[in-house]
Amino acid sequence: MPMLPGVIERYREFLEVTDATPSVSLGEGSTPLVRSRSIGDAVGCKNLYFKLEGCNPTGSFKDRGMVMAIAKALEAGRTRIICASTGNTSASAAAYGARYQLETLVLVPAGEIALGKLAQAMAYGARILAVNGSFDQALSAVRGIVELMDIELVNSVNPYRIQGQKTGAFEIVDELGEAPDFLCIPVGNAGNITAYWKGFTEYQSKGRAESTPRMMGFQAAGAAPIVLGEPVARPETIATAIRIGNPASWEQAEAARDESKGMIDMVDDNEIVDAYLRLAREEGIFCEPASAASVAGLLKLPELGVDVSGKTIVCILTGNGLKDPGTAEKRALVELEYVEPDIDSVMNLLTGGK
Ligand code: AN7
Repeated sequence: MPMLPGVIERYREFLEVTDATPSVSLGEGSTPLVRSRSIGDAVGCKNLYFKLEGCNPTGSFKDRGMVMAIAKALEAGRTRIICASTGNTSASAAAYGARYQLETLVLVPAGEIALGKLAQAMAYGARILAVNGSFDQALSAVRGIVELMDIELVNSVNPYRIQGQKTGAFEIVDELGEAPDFLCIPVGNAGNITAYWKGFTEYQSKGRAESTPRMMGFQAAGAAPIVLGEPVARPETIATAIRIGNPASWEQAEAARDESKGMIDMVDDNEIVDAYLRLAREEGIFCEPASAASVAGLLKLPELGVDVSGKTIVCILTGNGLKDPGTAEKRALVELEYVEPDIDSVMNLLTGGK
């Protein structure tokens, strides 16, 4: 076992685990909550923190939920798992599948998942079906397949995924000593916003927090079914993780929004890339584009008429920037400067030949 407890051990009393549930962990959870250096001041809130979910074992928040789904699958005697994914769920399933020797089958939209995520699924040895279609179509196929085969579905429609992911909310309250005023979070299939809301409300009802945050969810403008109020047949955004047109937890996300007096809005690709580069260059935090949607949304709150002054805000940075090296390479607009490997040449370059 890792030195720090994983989320099941850390939050056992809040999860549906029994003595019959196998002990499962890759050291997920307990991720850093890092105070903002500059973006918080720029938006004018009191405190801004980033929760670095990219520090999880496979580089995204999915591990919090996957560990629970896997523990319960093992408890039920399953030997196979399956998911559809825009990339991170497949990487996480493949890792836990490898560790616990479950046959792992992942369906991904062909050509539309970030390189790092595909590399992970390959390295962990999952069987990868690249479907000629969207994530939504892949998920719908998977939901049909689990009716026909003895195989565990580990997408977030599996309630144990949501249970595991709610531990992110517990960690925030445990670390801040109270709930933040706002939680900004990207929304794709809408499992995570559902899970965080569940975590905050459970902590409040158990007396661990006095209040709950307003849930501020952000979709990508080209993939914003909840904002538009109807499914998007051909979702399009640079943030491939949230290129989802018909979220499985749509209603739960709306409930989280309404019960918390929050909002679900959208940010376009330029706003996402701006936030992505500001996080890297002003905060030293490299997250993936989908994660930056939370910060792009935060930056937009004043223009959406939300007063952030005096507020404590947490942005969930759901995945690691290394997942998607292609976007950094294309959008950071840094030219390599080629040079001969000697002092004179390097000095010449640095001093402009003077
Ligand atoms: C980095 O991996 O749906 O709203 O199949 O990878 O809970 O779906 C990923 C989603 C945000 C959206 N940030 O979370 C998948 C998948 C990152 C993500 C989301 C995803 P949900």
